[in-house]
Amino acid sequence: MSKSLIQFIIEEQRQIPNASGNFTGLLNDIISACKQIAHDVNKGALIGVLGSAGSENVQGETQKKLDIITNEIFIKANEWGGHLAAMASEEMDDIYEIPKQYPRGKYLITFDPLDGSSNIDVNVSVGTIFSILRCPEGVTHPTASDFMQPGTTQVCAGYALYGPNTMIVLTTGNGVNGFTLDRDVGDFFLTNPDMQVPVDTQEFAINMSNRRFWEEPVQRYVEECIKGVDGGREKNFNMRWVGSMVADVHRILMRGGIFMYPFDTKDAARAGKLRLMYEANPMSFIVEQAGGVCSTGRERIMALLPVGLHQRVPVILGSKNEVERLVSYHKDV
Ligand code: P6P
Repeated sequence: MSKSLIQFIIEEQRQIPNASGNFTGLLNDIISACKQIAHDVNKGALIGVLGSAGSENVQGETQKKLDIITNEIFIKANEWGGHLAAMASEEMDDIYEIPKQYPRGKYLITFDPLDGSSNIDVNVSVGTIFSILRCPEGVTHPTASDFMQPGTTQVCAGYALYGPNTMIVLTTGNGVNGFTLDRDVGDFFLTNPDMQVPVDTQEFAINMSNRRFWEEPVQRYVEECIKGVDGGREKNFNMRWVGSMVADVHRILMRGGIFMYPFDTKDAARAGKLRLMYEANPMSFIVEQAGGVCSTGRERIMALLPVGLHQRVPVILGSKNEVERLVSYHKDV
């Protein structure tokens, strides 16, 4: 049997002089949360967790019962360990400070407890996304402003994918590794070491129904993909769009592709749909560590200085040569 996720993390920890074991402890708590979420997602209707909660989140999106349940699971699994100073979630307006009865640690975490949850009622893959930052030195009562760190400062980023099998894909800045849950044993095991995004692809991912709202460079790029060899490209393309970022990004890590949720004029108040702090930044850290490229179309996503916990950004990420082609089209205008 291959290396367990915990064994992998502890062996990584041994490479870091004077490591306190705090980070390993935090990851262990996150893994525990993902196992509990996997259980509830997998049981679904059998335990009555599907359907709408009849409430809205800070994004104005209708919450599914599992949005709330998984948020609670993540909070409860991570608040007591003494590794975190605060948390921020897609499902909570403001940050969640660690309750007084628990010790505080030196990390901050942002997370989307159930990304793609609109798919959960129709049994399509969904996921959990998380990003770990350092709490600024000397800050014992963090506020939202302490989370406003560019993606380049992330200590770790990962996602759990609740699909045909449950996986955790993780980076701490030394490449990307994938682990698959063995339900019989109850642990994740290394199945995808050193994941790499192929630099070329013939597969693009975008929600085509937004076509009339895109900027010209995206219109041009997607039109060329659709036309393939009949429109000046050297190859023909296929299209995929799951509607769960975790599933689309995982496919790109496994076989290449370009994922686009670009700037659109659908809602002038929004720079795009996806959130910087708990979708774009963690996925960018993972994809860049696997040799991919991640851009808003005009700048590197991880270079952005955040201005809000729930800030939205345009996202173009995946196979280097295709993302760079689309970025070059933005320079042409
Ligand atoms: P649309 C899920 O709600 C999500 O945040 C991402 O996981 C996914 O890529 C995107 O939105 C899907 O958006 O507009 O196609 O439903």
